[in-house]
Amino acid sequence: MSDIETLKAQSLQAVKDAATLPELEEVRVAFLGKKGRLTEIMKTLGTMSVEERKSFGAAVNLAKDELTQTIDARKAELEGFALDARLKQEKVDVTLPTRTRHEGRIHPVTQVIEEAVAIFGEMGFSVAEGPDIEDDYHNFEALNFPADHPARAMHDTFYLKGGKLLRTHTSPVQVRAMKKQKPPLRVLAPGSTFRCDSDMTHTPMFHQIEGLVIEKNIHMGHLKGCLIEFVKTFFEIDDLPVRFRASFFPFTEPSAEMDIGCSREGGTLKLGNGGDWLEILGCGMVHPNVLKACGLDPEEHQGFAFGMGVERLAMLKYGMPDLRAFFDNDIRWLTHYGFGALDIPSLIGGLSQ
Ligand code: 2NM
Repeated sequence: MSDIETLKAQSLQAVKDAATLPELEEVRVAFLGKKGRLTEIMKTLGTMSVEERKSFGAAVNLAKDELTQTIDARKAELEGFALDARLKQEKVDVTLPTRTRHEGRIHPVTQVIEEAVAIFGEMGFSVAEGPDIEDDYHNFEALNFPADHPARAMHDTFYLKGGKLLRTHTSPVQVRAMKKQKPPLRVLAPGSTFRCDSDMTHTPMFHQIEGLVIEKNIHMGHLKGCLIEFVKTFFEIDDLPVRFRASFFPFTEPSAEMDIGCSREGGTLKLGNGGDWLEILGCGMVHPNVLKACGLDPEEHQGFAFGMGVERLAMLKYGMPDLRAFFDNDIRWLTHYGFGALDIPSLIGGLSQ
């Protein structure tokens, strides 16, 4: 009986003395393992009387339980010490300056989209997205493209097996927004678009930013105010001249194209008051057929919409001469024309302060 008390005292002292987790594990194995001292002592039961066996067995089990609990408590304590030590060693000095040398650059397409989001965001627009793979209904039908109208051919559509297609503009995003949300609506739809067209000035994948406003009593004056504000803020030219020319799109009536002022002296293009004009975007009042297709009553709600090419905006603002270079992934081009991770567009202090 006193054997077991001695053994228990020894085991508890060994746990106290264990200074690390591996040492503690050694103690556990030495006393409770298959060949541990408390396990072995059970094997002497056979030599005892029934009475002795009962009380001895109970005492050993009690000792085992107490030891197990003590080991668990010590383990938690040692784990706590280990974590404290690690945290002390791995501490970060948050007052150190950030690194200014970033290897990666933000692509001009991304930067221009973020700039437009900042400008239109300030005017109350929210960004919406949709699938690259669309169906005929959302890309054409709901947008008032008649079944075999040349406008469809004009879009140089990539058709997939099974009749689906790659969206030729981001207007299907607007169709989904009109169907899903209740007016008033201010939706900005930036994203990739696809047309089977490839030459000096066209890539088969390009990017568009479309805007849509649906409200009661919205008219062409709102459209003009909104877009004039956009181009002046985007190009950062306060006295940028603008003009609207009548045009045609199946999904708007009336439709217009917007030009901004520029000069082309000596073969170099310069934006601003230079007596010449440059086409910048298409726009118009949403066609009643489109409103109807999207579940809106044209007698109750009107809307304006616009669309522009992101690469074109980037080339004009940042002076890139060659569209094709946008998608070559040439590290020299990306380093030269790309933006830093911290050049986050915001209207606070000017767009590109
Ligand atoms: C443009 C020009 C004019 C346009 C129309 C719509 C919708 F879905 F509301 F009908 N979204 N975008 C639109 C209008 C796009 O791109 C040159």
